[in-house]
Amino acid sequence: MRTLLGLTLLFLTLPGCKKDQAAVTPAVETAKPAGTQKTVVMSVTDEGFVPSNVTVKANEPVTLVITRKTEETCATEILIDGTDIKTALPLNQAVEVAWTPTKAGAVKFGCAMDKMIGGVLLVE
Ligand SMILES: [Cu+2]
Repeated sequence: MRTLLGLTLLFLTLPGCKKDQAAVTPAVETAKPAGTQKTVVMSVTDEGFVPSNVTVKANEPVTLVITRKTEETCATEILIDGTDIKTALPLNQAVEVAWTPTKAGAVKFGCAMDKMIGGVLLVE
């Protein structure tokens, strides 16, 4: 009994937990706006869309918040396969693209040039 209590106290008072968590929290988490809708934060860099592979859930609305950070790309707009979505990506401006996937599978997205610069939204 005494040992159990000691262990519990040890865990409760364990230092550094919060700090560690903050250090590894990705931008996706910190940039989440109020509300229940899932948000995925993306950038367009010289490497293309970052991240380029994103997992989302069928029938759950998701908002891609995309900021193009380079002129050295032809991804000045985003298109998503199988949708009417075609949204301009002005430089250094966060643009919200709302989408609700309806069925599981891999959905390509990317630039207007046949999504040569792009990635995959994996719908589960
Ligand atoms: Cu392109």
